[in-house]
Amino acid sequence: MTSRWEEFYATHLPPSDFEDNRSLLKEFCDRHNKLAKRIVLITSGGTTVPLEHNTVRFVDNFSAGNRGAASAEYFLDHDYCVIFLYRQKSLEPFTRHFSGQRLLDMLDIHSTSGNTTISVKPDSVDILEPVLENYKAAREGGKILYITFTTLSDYFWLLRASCECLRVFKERALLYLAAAVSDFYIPPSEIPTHKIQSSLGGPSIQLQLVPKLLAPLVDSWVPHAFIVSFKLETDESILIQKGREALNRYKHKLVICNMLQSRRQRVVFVSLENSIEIALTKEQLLNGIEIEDSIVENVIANHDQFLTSS
Ligand code: 9Z3
Repeated sequence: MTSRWEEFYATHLPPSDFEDNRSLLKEFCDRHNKLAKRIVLITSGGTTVPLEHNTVRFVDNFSAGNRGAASAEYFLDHDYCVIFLYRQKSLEPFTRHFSGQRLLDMLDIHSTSGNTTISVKPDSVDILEPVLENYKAAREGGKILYITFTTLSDYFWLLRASCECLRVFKERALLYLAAAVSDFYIPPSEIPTHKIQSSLGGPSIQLQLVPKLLAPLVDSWVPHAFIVSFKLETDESILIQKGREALNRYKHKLVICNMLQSRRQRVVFVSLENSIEIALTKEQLLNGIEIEDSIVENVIANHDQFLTSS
């Protein structure tokens, strides 16, 4: 009998640039595996579920992509190489520090006798310089690979392809699943080809449950890897219980639970052994300390232990 996740792949085509991405993933993984490096796959941003094949409208999952993008920078600091699988146009490592008008506000333009030069304003150099240095080291050293998805189906295809390439790393691979993945979708056979016409009245839309990929991921795609998932809730009273349920069901290593409202200052690590809270004080937040710094440090400590014990 085919499982629900197999049926999902059988009824959804891969994204058009799938083979190119698969080659990039394979080259990246083989190169770093030869160097005996540790690797992290970070998923980041929300998936979309189209309501029309020629998509004008879609259902989206909330995620700005800051958790994934910030974490990527901290993993690079700890000498992991990084596959950054993220929602197109969500926040990216390094450039996230200069979103909106921020970068342009840091620049000056000078024109003298027909020559135009652009420079960084003196008081912005200290802000730009460390980020630029880290960015260049990561890019020029080939330590980060950026792969984008938009729809839930793109995400499914690219996550499985990433896992297939990560397999060679065995226990040295870490999966950090921070993307906000839709729990609901519409089967392709029930999606209209063209834009839904309002003249026909309000449409009634029947969503179905998305198969959970954690099951095949843990059991067969990367059974040796250290797998960390995130659990997002808005009701504090069920947060830890939901995290523990996920851990018991999928038997991976760690669930990091967070509330939508307080995700920047508090998370709870739920493992088989215990639950440990990580929280920032108001003062730390005001001083620009990011919780991802501590999250990544603690995840790596868990990965260290796992590597030692296996
Ligand atoms: C998270 O819980 C992430 O921490 C956030 C990060 C999406 C809250 P931002 O991108 O926020 O920095 O704005 N991600 C996982 C969300 C999710 O869909 N989890 C599934 C669930 O809760 C399980 S895989 O059921």
